[in-house]
Amino acid sequence: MDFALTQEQEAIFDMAKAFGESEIAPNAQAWEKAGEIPKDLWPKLAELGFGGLFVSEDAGGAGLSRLDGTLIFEALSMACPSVSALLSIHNMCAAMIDKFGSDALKAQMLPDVVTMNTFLAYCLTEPGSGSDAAALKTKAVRTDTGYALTGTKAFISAGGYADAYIVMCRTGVDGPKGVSTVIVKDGTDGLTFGGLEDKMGWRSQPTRQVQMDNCEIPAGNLVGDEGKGFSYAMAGLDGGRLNISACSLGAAQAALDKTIAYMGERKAFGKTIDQFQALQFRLADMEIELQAARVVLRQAAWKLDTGASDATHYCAMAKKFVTEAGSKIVNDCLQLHGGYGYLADYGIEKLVRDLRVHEILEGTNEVMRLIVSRGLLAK
Ligand code: FAD
Ligand code: 2MC
Repeated sequence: MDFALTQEQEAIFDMAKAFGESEIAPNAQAWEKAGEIPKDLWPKLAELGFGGLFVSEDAGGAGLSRLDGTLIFEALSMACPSVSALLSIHNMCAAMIDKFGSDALKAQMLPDVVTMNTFLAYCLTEPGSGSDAAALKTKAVRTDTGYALTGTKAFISAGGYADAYIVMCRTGVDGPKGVSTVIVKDGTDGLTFGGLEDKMGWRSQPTRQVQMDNCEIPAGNLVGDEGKGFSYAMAGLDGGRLNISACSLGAAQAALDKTIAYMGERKAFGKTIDQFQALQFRLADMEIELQAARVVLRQAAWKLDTGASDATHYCAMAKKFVTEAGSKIVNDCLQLHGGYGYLADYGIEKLVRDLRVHEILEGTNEVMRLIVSRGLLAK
């Protein structure tokens, strides 16, 4: 057993961190105010191979492992978790096309996906079904040339911003076995979007409803086989949950680094506040929790990379543990900054707001417990 990163993995982390420091961190607050990430950021990330991290090299992707991916999202989140998380959703979708799509669909979609000329969004949730995802109602009816989709997807990250939408829809019976996965391109007749959701965090990226009214798509836009879409969606989320966890981890590390520096400068009662043992112990607690979270995350990534039969169970454990640790750490960092932590200029309050939703999306942390407990009880 080897816990060390390889030299190549360290180089990947450093490259992502350097990109985040120069291209993302200086703009993160402005993008949050504007409510949008400029689209010209994505081709720059794609030049580093980050547009198709898990897409096979044959298809023009980087062909990286899940563990490598966690390093990249951790590093980018040190600059801004909202930007990093949106990139992670694009990569979750790209990996699904690469893994489950037909050769023709891959040839059609992936060249522009890996260069990020095509930005992808993931549409599972509906107004009436979130955690109970298999209850989705968006209907895809067979036509002579493909399918006609009608239904509404809720809370879609990059809704109205993406170039193509991976949509889980019903082509058959109720429940998971009647679900298929299809691609709906922006500009398709009948595709419209709801208003911008006014959110607590992740404010630099747009979240909207995606509405389909008899939206016709060609048969070739079906991903994989009819009726297997729910499994594809869940498999996508196994990796997605690792990436979201990595986003919490990187932001928490950045907050801790900033807090240690701040405590060495800020004085109270005649000494810098890092001299108070009560606060030193809080730093120690944060460091212990952060390092434990990192190990849990990397082990889960390794399970997915090696195709372990309990990989889903480990991805769910990691998502619950790491996102909760991340939220707690950034909140404690805010506290250690005193009143200044509450001010936007210090960059900590944004992290508290951004990380909160990681406990909700890509499966709530209650759903993560459901997956873990089901696994235990099935033994
Ligand atoms: P519900 O399912 O209604 O849950 C309400 C509460 O009940 C929660 O606390 C939940 O944990 C709990 N609960 C439900 N069932 C159980 C159970 N069996 N046992 C115990 N507790 C339970 N979705 C997408 O498809 N694509 C996206 O890009 C996307 N982006 C998002 C971005 C943001 C900012 C947000 C907030 C959400 C996004 N989502 C997206 C949706 C997200 O995945 C859902 O909000 C989430 O899965 C929960 O669904 P829900 O909101 O309907 O809550
Ligand atoms: N990989 C592959 N297949 C899987 C799987 C996985 N990880 N998990 C389940 N499946 C299969 C499973 O094997 C079964 O197929 P079969 O009957 O052929 O064996 C089928 O899927 C149904 O599985 P379940 O019986 O477990 O389905 P259930 O309806 O009980 O739901 C649950 C399971 C609650 C885990 C799932 O609905 C879930 O994950 N809910 C949360 C939804 C969610 O995460 N939404 C996130 C939206 S995206 C987002 O938020 C973003 C920000 C992008």
